[in-house]
Amino acid sequence: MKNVLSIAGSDCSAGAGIQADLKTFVANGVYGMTVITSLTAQNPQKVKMLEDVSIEMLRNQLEAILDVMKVSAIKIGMINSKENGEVIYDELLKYKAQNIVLDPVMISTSGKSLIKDETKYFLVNKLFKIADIITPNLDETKEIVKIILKNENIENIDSIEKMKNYGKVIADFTKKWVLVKGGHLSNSAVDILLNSDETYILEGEKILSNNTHGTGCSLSSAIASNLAKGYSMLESVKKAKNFVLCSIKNSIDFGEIGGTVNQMGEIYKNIDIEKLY
Ligand code: PXL
Repeated sequence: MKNVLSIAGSDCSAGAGIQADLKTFVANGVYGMTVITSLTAQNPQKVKMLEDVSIEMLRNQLEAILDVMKVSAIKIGMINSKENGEVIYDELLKYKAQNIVLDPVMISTSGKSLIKDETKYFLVNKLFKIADIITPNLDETKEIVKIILKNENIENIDSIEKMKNYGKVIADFTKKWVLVKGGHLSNSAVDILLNSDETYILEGEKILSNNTHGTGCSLSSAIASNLAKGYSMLESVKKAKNFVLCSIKNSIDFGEIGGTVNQMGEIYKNIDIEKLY
């Protein structure tokens, strides 16, 4: 079994963040480990509080794992403070980490900022350079392009053409893979996977669901799991998209407050847990 690490924030209601990552690792048959960057006190409606772990704690978590474990892929999620971003950058360079999937998390599903402005610049100018793939949604793509082009007046992304153009700006700057996630485009669930030379338009089934909390975290963790197993980038992304689709189709509804994806849903359908143990 391959070892995969998530470096991300904790969502105590377990819909997103590191809890979603760990469930994704379990559902994809890899051994998952977790380094926590920040604690959030939240439920599907609201982030009540956010607290970053200290740089010492972050460094020690990373070294505890990377000193002794072989890690085949790493997913990076929420990083609020620039100082924590710097520790991650130093440590991943030091250990020559491979197969890095970076989800540039900026705003929680419920609308709270999960990243300081100065950290956005650090992500784009430093951390992106050590990642193999970056997976921004449409709003994050726009923010990143603003920083790269040093231009505040970037138009919203409202078409597949713009997704491609903005994605190309990021790919040309980072020289890495970029997956622009189109889930928030009104009438399609098309994602664009591209690097400086290749572009793939990945069509997706659009599911109308209120229970999509955790889709971004699950997608990036599933890509990391697939890279760890040796799939190519294109295969890793396609399989991860299919996994997220299954997780939305089997989602958990908490009623009025919305709901969350269920990473284990497809597995539960095929296995009778009661007969197992
Ligand atoms: O989905 C992005 C995300 C990542 N990490 C944490 C979150 C969220 C969204 O709410 O809470 C901790």
